[in-house]
Amino acid sequence: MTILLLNGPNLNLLGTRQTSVYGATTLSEIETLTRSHAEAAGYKLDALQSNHEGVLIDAIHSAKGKSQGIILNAGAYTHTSIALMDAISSVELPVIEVHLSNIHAREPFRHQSYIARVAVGQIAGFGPDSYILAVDALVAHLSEAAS
Ligand code: CA2
Repeated sequence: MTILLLNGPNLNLLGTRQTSVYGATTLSEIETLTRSHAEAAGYKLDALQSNHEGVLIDAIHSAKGKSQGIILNAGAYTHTSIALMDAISSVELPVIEVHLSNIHAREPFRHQSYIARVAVGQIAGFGPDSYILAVDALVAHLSEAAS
């Protein structure tokens, strides 16, 4: 039983720049924390970050048959990418949308999410804890779906 954790553009820079907006925790630390939490719930975690839309789309396609669900921070592609939205629809896997910042309290262009239209739900504004909450949300969703 595996969860795929996908992070999109610029999130590889976490903890190195703009720490007042996105915090001091690195992506590698977030992946480690998220993996520990997933493993405590009985799931393996595969993690991938890419700055390229097509790589993220390929990873979503490849998750079919390998992962039970996806935790996705699509970064700025959240607000622009119909292609990522269509990829999620095509694989019919549950996706929890995650953001470090509260996108609804920021600039108007961040309020729109194409991912939200096809996600089970969205968690935003809790910094690295958003990812921990996303594991809990996905695990609860998967166990409800199995019962
Ligand atoms: O709050 C989030 O998690 C976002 O997905 C982060 C994206 C932003 O475009 C979304 O609106 C909300 C940006 C990620 C950029 O990450 C950086 C990290 C360190 C330094 C520079 C950028």
